[in-house]
Amino acid sequence: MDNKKILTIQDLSCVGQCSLTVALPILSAYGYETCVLPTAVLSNHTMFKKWSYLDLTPELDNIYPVWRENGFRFDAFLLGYLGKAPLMDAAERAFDEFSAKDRLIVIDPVFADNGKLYGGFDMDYVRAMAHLVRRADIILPNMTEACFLTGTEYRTEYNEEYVKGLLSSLKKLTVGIPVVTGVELDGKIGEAILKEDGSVSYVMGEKLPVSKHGTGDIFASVFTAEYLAGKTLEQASDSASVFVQDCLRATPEEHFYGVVFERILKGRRG
Ligand code: PXL
Repeated sequence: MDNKKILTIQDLSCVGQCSLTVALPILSAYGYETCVLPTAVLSNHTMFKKWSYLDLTPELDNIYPVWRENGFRFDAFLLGYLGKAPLMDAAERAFDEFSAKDRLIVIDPVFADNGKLYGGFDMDYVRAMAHLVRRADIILPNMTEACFLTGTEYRTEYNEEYVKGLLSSLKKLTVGIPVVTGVELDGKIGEAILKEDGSVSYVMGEKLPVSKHGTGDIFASVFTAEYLAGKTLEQASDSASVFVQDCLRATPEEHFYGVVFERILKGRRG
């Protein structure tokens, strides 16, 4: 395994199996040196009834100058839940100042699902994210986020033409490749990838009758790890989907706030 250094920028939810508590173990288990930039510290993720929130944006003014002096550079950036719109600028500053040569930028926009914004987000945040994604090499919105980012009407029933339209609209926002997750067609679920020639590549798998929190963050981490290891977009999507499915199958129904990804990661060691 090569010694690529990844910076993952997202919140630290102390409890809840999402964002940094997912990305750090997964990327590390793949053998990457994983550095973190916590955007906020939350008592737990926002799907619980209550949460506390400490915005760490001001702390970046202390961290960045020191990183600059220490000469840190990262081969890849994985962005997830940022939390506040000013963090978009901060993320861009990180790309500008701390990129190694040929670095990869993966942005999972993380602000909505099932047709609705997550608690604490508004359209200003969506607009700021729509601006930030222009810098990405790969963006990983789910269907809801893709609709919000592009101003497309959200539907629960749709066809391939609708998905292609969504991908083409996303492409107008970014120099990178749009990979939309959670696409449901013909009773299956998976990813739609916009190819350079304008065609759409689908990676579809079994739709399990459950959906749980944190699976998008797991998907993004496995996807990034696999892609950085040289896999194609399709292979990386497939591995990440299978990983998420395994997590869902292993998670007891009463474990409502996340998935037991640790057991799947452990099973894949060595
Ligand atoms: O899993 C996405 C996510 C990450 N971080 C926080 C969240 C959520 C989704 O709700 O609340 C704090």
